Amino acid sequence: MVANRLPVDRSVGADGVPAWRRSPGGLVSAIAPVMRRRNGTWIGWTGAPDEELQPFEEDGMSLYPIAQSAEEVALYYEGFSNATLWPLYHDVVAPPIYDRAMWDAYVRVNRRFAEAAAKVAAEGAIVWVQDYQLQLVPAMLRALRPDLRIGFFLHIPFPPVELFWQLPWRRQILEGLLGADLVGFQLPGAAANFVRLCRRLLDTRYSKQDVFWDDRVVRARAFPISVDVGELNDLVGRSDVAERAQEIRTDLGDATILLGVDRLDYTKGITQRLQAFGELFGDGHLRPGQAVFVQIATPSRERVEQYQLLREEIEQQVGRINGEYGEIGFPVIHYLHSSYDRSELTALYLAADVMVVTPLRDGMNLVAKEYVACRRDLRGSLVLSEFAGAAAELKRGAFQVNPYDIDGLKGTLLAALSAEPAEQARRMRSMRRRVIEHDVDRWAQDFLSELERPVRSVPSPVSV
Ligand code: GDG
Repeated sequence: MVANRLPVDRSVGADGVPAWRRSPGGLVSAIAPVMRRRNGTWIGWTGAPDEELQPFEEDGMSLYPIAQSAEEVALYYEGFSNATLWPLYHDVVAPPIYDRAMWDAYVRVNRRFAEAAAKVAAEGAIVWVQDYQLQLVPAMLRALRPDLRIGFFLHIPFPPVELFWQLPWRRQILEGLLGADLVGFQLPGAAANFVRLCRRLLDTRYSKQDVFWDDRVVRARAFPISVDVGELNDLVGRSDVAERAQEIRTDLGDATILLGVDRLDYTKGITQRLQAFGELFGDGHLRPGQAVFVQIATPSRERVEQYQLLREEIEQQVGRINGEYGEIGFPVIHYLHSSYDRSELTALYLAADVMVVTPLRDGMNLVAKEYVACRRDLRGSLVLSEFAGAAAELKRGAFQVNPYDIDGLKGTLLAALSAEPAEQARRMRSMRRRVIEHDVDRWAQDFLSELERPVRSVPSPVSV
C-alpha cells in the first residue's frame, strides 16, 4: 500500500510515553486485515515534518515511513496537492494555484514514494497507490519495477476535460496515472472523464473503459467507497453512546436537531447550508428553541490560505445568524471547530433528526453513509447534495438538493424537518439496504479482485 499518510497516529499514553495508534476511519479498518493476511507493507508519511524513522511493525502491519521536509510539506502537500489539485478537481470552487516550485516538490516527493515501493515490493507483488497526492507514482514505479501489478484509487472527483486542461502539467499527471494497470474512481462518470482525457490529450486508442497505452491495457473502473458498517454497529449498540445521544438532546432543550459534520473545507457547502437555515428564521418558518443546527467543522489544512479565509467567513456568518435570530438560552447554530472521537460522532448521528450533507462537489462523502449506517431505528432524514458521489447510491431515500439554490435548500430542509416517521422509515430502509450490502470491505475486495484479474492483451489496430 502506498498512501500519503501511514495508517497510524502518534499519541501519548497516560504514562507520558509516545505510542502509535491506528488512525480512525473506514479506509484503514478495511485495508488493515487485508494487509495482515497478505504480509503487506504500508508506505507513507508519519505526519511530522523532518522526521527520519526506520521501518517498524504496528498493529500487525509492516510500516515504512517516508520523510518529508517542512519545505516539502509546504510545497508538495499544502501546495500542489491541496492548493492546486484539490480545487482543480472539485470544479474550481476555489482558484487553483499553478506554481512551478510546488510542482517540482510534487515530482520529488512522488519519486521518493515510488523508489521506496520499488525497494520493498516482492517479485510480482501487488501495489495499491492511494489518491491525488501520488498520481505520478504508478508510472515512476512501473519504470523501476515492470514486474509489479499496480492499482491506483482516486478518492476525489476526476474533473471533466475542460477543467483538467488548465493544468500546466496535465500530460505528466495523465501519464503518471497510466502507469497503473487499474485506475479506480468513485463514480463511472469520473472513469469516463479519464478515458475521454486520454483520447483528447494523448490520442490513445481505447475500448469502452479500457485505454491502450504503451502496449498495455489500462482499465478505468468505478468502485464507490463506503463505511465500516460493523464498526458503526458496535458503536450504536453501546449503552454509553445511547446515553450520550440522549444527553445531547436534553442539552439542546429537545429542539429538532439538524447536524452537519465536515472537515472545514470550501467544497463542503457549509456557508450555503447555514445561510438557508438562518433565512428560515427570518421568514418565520422556524423559531429559536424549535430547531437548532449543530455544525461540527473539523480543523483541516489550516496553513492553506483559502482554508483560513473560509474559517473567518463561517465564524462571522455564525455570529451574524445567532446575533440576529438567537434568544437567550436559544442560539440557532452551535458551531464547533474541533474534532471528536468516533463514539461522540455516533452519538451525534443518533441524536440528529436531520443530517445535512450539502457539498458543492465531493468524491463520495462518507458522513452521509455513516449517518445511514447508524440509524438502525429507521428514524431521521438525510438531506444530500446532488454533487456528492453518494447521491448516486442514496438518491431514492435522501432529500436531494442543489446546494447552490438557496431557496431550494430552504424548501428541502423544511420538507426533511416535516417528514412523518413512516416516510423517514421508508427512505431510511432503502438507503440502509444499499450501504449494508456495499460496505468498505466489499469496496476493497472488489478493487483488489479486479486488479488481480488476468488482463487481456492490447488488440492490434484496426485499419479503416
Ligand atoms: C475524501 C473525499 C471521500 C469528520 N470529523 C471527524 C471525523 N470525521 C470523519 C467522518 C468521515 C471522514 O472524517 C470524512 O470523510 P468524507 O468522505 O466525508 O470527506 P473527506 O475527508 O473529504 O474524504 C470524500 C473520502 O475521501 C473517502 O474516499 O468520500 O469524497 O473528499 O469518516 O466521520 N472523525 C472523527 N472525528 C471528527 O471530528 N473521529
